[in-house]
Amino acid sequence: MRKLPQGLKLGVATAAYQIEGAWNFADKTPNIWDTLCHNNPESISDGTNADDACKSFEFYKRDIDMLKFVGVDFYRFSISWPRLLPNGFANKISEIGYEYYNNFINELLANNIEPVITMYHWDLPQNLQDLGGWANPLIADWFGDYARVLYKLFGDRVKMWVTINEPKQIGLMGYGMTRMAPALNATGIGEYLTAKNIVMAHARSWHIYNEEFRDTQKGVCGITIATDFREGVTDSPEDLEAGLDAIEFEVGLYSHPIFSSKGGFPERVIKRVGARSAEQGYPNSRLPEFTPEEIEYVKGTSDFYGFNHYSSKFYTRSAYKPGTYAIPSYDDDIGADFTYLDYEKGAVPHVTVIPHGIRKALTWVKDNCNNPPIFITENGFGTFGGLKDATRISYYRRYLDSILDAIEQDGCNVVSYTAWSLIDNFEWSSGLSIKFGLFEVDFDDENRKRTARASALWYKKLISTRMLDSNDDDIPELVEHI
Ligand code: GBH
Repeated sequence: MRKLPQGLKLGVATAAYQIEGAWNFADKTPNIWDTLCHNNPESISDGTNADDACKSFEFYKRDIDMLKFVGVDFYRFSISWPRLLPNGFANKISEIGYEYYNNFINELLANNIEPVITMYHWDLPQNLQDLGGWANPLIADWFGDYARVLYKLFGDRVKMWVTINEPKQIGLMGYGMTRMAPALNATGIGEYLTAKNIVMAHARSWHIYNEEFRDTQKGVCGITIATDFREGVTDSPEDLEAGLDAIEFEVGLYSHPIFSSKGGFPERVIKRVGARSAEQGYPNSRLPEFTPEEIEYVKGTSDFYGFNHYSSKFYTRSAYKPGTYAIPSYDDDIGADFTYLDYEKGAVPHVTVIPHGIRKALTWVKDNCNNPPIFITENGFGTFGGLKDATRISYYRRYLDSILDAIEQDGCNVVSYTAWSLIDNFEWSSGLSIKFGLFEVDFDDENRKRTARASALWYKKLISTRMLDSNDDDIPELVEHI
């Protein structure tokens, strides 16, 4: 048994598109995922979409019942940009969108659950995508205007703002590849253009909070970065280098401009992309530059480090053959191959169980990002279903154990922990096939029946006792009703 640090806040997370449904209710306009799922259903492994998802827009009070049952300190959820601003621009606020989120926030507070709002978790209004979306630098202004609306409408009650969730997934998967919306496949270009624009948009929204709202609203505002860990396969100098490069491409590309003392993109990424671009005959690096003014504008613009973590990968350069990946591309720019070594695979190939990786990732953030307060905004495990989810409980136990090592032995300043996810939901390009929920959702039932998994009961106990029990055989008995 290990005691959780006093004051460590525990919560769960979801995101609007993944749970709400009601994709075209009233004046809501399509986002980039509505478009991708409708026009290219073959992009989603089971051909599903999130038109209805968990129907949380309709059944949100039941989600609140589940949050109460588990006893969370906070709930991290996101706002659908086109539900609140149907034009994408801040000239028109949807009455229905406003009421939905307003009621939701009030209901959370009435039940003593702190709202933690993600402003952007992949709901880009399609009409802004038609203007280039995250590839258009003007998005910094559009996003800033949207953020200002949120602070104005809800900032009297919401004290924790996550601006943008996972820049890498937005930019690499969506613009540099076809894996995620908007599936542009501008490989070797789109991921870097968007990296800069996302960082600028984040900084803009932080400055607006800082200058116009902080004094009266007294909350915090920061970005969430996917911080899966990367290191060399072996201790050979070559592999070590490959690992150091890989973590800078994975995380530093987004964290360095915001959290480092120097600002701008990380040296290793500038060097590698610059050299590859020159070899490839580009007149300039495919990685855009920040001007000295932009570097100053962005530096220090996050009150905390929002940390999402699922797994780790191990890199090696010796076996890398150019041509393994598209040229140019992000992976080719890293110029190394990865393996998961012999760790236990989860149901979902991307969640290999490597508990000590989260400790290494936390200490990397401490050492490379000026020891910020760290809000763990996501951590979780996917399965193909089942209520007795012993593998998920084991994942949570072992990762939390490693987080406690990072806090107690490495001095990482971890403020909160968030389990992904409250309920099964639309898992992006995996559709409904992969389940991350503490609660099962029956997607064949028109009322979307929710049932507590063993992991929900386990997490409930963790929250009430604040003790981490390390016995993997101890699986809670299921209950019929919450
Ligand atoms: C998050 O993204 C999303 O924010 C959330 O919406 C989503 O539902 C949730 O995760 C579950 O997938 O082998 O080390 O490379 C996840 C982004 C990126 C996390 C790839 C796992 C692979 C781990 N994922 N990553 S690693």
